[in-house]
Amino acid sequence: MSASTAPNLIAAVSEARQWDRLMELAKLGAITGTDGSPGVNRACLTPLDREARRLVISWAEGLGLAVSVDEIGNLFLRHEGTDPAAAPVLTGSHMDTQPNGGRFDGIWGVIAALEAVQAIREAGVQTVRPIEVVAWTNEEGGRFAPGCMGSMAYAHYKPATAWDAVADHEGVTFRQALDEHRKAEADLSHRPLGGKPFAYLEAHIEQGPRLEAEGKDIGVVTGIQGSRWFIVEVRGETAHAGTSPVSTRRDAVQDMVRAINALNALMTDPTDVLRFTVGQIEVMPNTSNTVADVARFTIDFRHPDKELLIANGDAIEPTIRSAVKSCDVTVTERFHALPVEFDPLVTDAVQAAADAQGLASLALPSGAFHDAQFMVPLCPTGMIFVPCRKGVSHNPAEYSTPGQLAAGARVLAAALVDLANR
Ligand code: HGY
Ligand code: MN
Ligand code: MN
Repeated sequence: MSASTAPNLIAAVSEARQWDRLMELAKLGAITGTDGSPGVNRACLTPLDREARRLVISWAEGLGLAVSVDEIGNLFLRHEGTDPAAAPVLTGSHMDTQPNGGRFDGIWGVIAALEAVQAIREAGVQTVRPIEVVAWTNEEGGRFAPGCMGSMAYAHYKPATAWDAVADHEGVTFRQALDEHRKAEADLSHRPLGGKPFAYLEAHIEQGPRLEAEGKDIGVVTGIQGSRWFIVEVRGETAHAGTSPVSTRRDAVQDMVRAINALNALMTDPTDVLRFTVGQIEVMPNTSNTVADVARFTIDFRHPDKELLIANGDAIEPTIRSAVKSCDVTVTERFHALPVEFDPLVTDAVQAAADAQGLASLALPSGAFHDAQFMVPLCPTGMIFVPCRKGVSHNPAEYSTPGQLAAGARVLAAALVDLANR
């Protein structure tokens, strides 16, 4: 039986149950946006993160799913198949949010996966392969840069200890936060890092405007553009703002501005495909009447074309060095994710499920990076998008309707059963 034609499966996906769980989770780290929108600030490896995980674990245990965690804190909720030895189908996303985040980015993919598995069990639909719901550690990279640490470690793209020394704004290192987190979750069964899934399918809000603008219900995601993150430190010398001659200053802020202006020129793209963002700036000593001796800024550079991503990304450091006048500079790359294409085995399953349910779909690439990016070398991988209002995300105004999210969960359920019976 092709799952997409299993009406009882589709009917078993509950719009209300999924929405209620999302609203329950949105209370954990609730914030209010400047426009009054309800958002969420729930950083990874915090007590709030653990409270949200315990809530999801309670729902999963209520379903009879087996709960486990690995050494970097990735959380797995396993639905057994008729062949427990078969490679599982993995599905999920992340539970951490941006500091000024929304109620759906990441967390919907985890709750949609839980909803899909609950519908599969309630509809009595058999799957040969086990299905594992996963919540990846630190996808956002907001507290500890870069993002996707959990999926990178799972895929052995980087060792799980690669980011031990990375510190947050309070000076807490990733290793300290992870050790505290693992102690708090010591009651959960442990599993070795990594695995060999049969396929990986992630549901996520689009975080862009296309599905809404084109009146589509489902995005059949074709791939993810490349992303490169850098941290730049400009070091000069503090001086008195009233007495030190400008001609002899080693002003870190002025050199940072020169560097960013030169990078803007390098990254100019009249076709508006290239994405270049300086999102975080720190200045020391950060007083109005002292010339700054340290300026730190982040670079988030993205492009769908591998050659251009490499060429322009490699030009960042020389461009900065030729732009600064009197300060020393260090440029460190923190994240390097090449563009990926998703596998037709998964994208076709998503397309078939959307078609069978009479949903309007659109094939499109992802501008945002996702944990799926690091699963591509491991197994056939794909994603499902649902529309979000005006494409707004990383903002409390982020919104998808209960109906849009339920349609996504129904396509996910059907595609998961399709894949788990391959
Ligand atoms: O930054 C990103 O693309 C993702 O939303 N964390
Ligand atoms: Mn996300
Ligand atoms: Mn995000």
